[in-house]
Amino acid sequence: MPTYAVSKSPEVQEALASGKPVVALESTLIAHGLPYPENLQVATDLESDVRSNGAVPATIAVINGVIKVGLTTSDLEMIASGSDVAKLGPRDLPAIVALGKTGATTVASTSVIAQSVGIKLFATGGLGGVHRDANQTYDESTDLTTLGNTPIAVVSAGVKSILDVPATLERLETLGVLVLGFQTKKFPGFYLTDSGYDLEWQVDSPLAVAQILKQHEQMKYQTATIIANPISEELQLPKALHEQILTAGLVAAKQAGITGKQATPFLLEFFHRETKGESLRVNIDVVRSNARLAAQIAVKLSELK
Ligand code: PSU
Ligand code: MN
Repeated sequence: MPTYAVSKSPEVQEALASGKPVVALESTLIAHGLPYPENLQVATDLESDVRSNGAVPATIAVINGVIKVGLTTSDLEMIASGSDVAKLGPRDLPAIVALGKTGATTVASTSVIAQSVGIKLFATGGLGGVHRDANQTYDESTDLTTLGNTPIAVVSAGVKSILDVPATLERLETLGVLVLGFQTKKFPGFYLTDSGYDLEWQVDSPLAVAQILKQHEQMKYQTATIIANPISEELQLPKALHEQILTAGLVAAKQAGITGKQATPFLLEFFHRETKGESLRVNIDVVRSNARLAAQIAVKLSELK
């Protein structure tokens, strides 16, 4: 049970009380990962993707100091268009609530809030992880440590390709986070189908994932499970273009002195601008596909109970 006040929308409240499948959605990718007004459309589309696959969507954010699970249209509008929307990790929640301000939740804080109200599935785009220069900057996303102590299943297209992917996979192993490739043994690369790194587990159906999640729950593990769902090869960003923009983006970030929590939004925006919207299209395909799969898994999991 949550140890802090969370306001659930009536629909989410009813779904959770009656054991219906629910999928959590985060708001940082809307507020800080995608440009306005496309982001508002994506936020709405993600919710309909979850619904059309049989589950109830629960988008999470903090609105004027209230932690909300299930947003109204005007909440979504505020998150998508607001310039004063903070990017909130779990450590920021006491401050934003006590100060009565508005912010978007990352993978880490969305996981914490969703888990506290009993939501089992969460869909995002790409997880945060170890940054490429982490041996000097210590920049490692709190997504990782949070996934190491929060029992929730997260569907993502791997971790963002701007990161140090092999280091992130090592950290996930250390933290005890199970990573399942969905219909693949290759760890996805967010904008790319394949990051070039292998996985140990391939799972081929939503039912098989649900069976693993049920087992995980029975073992009372307090860790997350990642379902790594790659974008199809036809839809990925062309590899050479990806390589070229990534190299340029990392240089640009360094020159602009971008560090810490600005790093990920800066690089995503750099990609969207320099690929003339192509990476935006891929990012949207990725999150929508993850929302659909998360809903399908949530349906199977609720049938198993
Ligand atoms: N997935 C996307 N776009 C995003 C994110 C995920 O497609 O913007 C966000 C998530 O909220 C994730 C955050 O938690 O990026 C990671 O930020 P950082 O690297 O600063 O921890
Ligand atoms: Mn960071």
